Amino acid sequence: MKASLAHFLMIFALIMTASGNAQSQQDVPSIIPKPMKAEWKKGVFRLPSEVTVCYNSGAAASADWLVKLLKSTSSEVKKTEGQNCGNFSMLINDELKEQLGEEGYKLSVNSKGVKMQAATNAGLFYAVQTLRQMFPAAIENQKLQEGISLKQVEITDKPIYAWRGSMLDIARSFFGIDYLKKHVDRMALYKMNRFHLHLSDDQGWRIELKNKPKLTAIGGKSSVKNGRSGYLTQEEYKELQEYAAARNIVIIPEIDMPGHTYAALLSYPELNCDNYANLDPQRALPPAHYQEYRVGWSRLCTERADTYDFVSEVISELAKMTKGPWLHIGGDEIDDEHYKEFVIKADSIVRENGKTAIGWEEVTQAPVDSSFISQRWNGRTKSVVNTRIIESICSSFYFDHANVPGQPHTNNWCNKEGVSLKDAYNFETDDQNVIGVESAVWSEFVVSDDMADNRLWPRNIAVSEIGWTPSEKRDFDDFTGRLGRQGARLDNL
Ligand code: TNX
Repeated sequence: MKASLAHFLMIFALIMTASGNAQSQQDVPSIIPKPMKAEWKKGVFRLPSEVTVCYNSGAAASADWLVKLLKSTSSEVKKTEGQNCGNFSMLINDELKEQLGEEGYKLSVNSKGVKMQAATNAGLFYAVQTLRQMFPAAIENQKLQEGISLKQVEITDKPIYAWRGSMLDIARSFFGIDYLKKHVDRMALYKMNRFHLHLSDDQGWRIELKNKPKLTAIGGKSSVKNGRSGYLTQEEYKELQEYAAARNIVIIPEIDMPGHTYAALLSYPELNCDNYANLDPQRALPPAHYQEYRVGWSRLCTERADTYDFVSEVISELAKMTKGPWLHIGGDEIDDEHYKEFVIKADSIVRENGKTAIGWEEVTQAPVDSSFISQRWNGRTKSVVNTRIIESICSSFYFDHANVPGQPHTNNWCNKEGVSLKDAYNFETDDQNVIGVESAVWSEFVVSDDMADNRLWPRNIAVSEIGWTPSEKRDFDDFTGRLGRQGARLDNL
């Protein structure tokens, strides 16, 4: 008798735990990246037919985002400046800086309404993104029916890393402003905040510079085989930056130097060394475009002083049109006896123009300034300096590699099986120099918007969670459960 009671209790406990787990997965909204702390409650907040967004001074921009979201519900939406003036309140509070940092927020839903607090508008913007994921997926592309309830919750959330990036190569094959804006929208939903544009390479030059018009007139007309040519005008670049900034995303422009420079050398042939000694092997010669895939054969004529005039003019115009504090100077995959000297000079030109330089990891062979940020991609560089690091190690973050083994039109030099969602998600580091993570999509084979969507999503969502959620809170099975439930949202987008 006793034994069977114990047996019964044990089975009961097992059932309870199993259903408890099932509840934690199914009955609470799927939020990605996973918040630092979320306490879900039993009750709900039923959305009334009229809602008021009540915000304090300083939170006006964030209030507009909330109004925009709520306008996709059937409720009538009003907006009032003040404290305690409505059922959706948004407060900027400087005193929360210590607890929540630059990007953290508190979101609380109880039976009376929703309250969002942060020290910054970035934090409030992220509170809105979390709230957005608590609404049915239909909110992404249609007006919701009435009868919506939000689950009650207390969330306190902030990211572990300040750098949660996505790099897109628009040089090998071009992506225009419409796609880039769409990409910004998707990044914002998942709280990513750095958009790195690889703007120049052997196959094309993609940014208009008024003091160097041939870069786009000539270099903008070529692309990789089967790829798209084109370039961003300065107006488009500025428009993209504004669009991104409103969503807490900084654009980082990259001009890759001194290697990967054939499109520039084609546009201004006088930049080449005598007899094109800087092209080795000579895979192309002006006026021919280069449309192939090989790297490491072109370089600026680093032995000539006027090369640095060109570098200065390019950097100075780019710095003037760039809102963010960073300029990426490339620096990858080139063998050049003047390489270190070039990197040091380019770094100081960037700093003279009021920006901080970023470069691919090879730059750390040179004794760069302590402000320099290096971007790790293969981890093989023998560094002479300790810099801050953006982690883009190819085995986890190179999304030009296959999602699944054998996927066509993918690179495979880093891992011949590709880079799976799990390879991305399971990345961990305890390197104290790492300031964040960034995925990279190179476009030798990514020649359409659909292909870019396929390479970026959903793997970039794994990057978003690695950049935001502490590793002890991450679990691949839990992540894929939440990710599956984002499917309808992504489809609607
Ligand atoms: C390496 S990693 C490159 C790119 C290529 C990519 C292809 C790095 C800094 N440079 O030039 O597009 O491999 O996977």
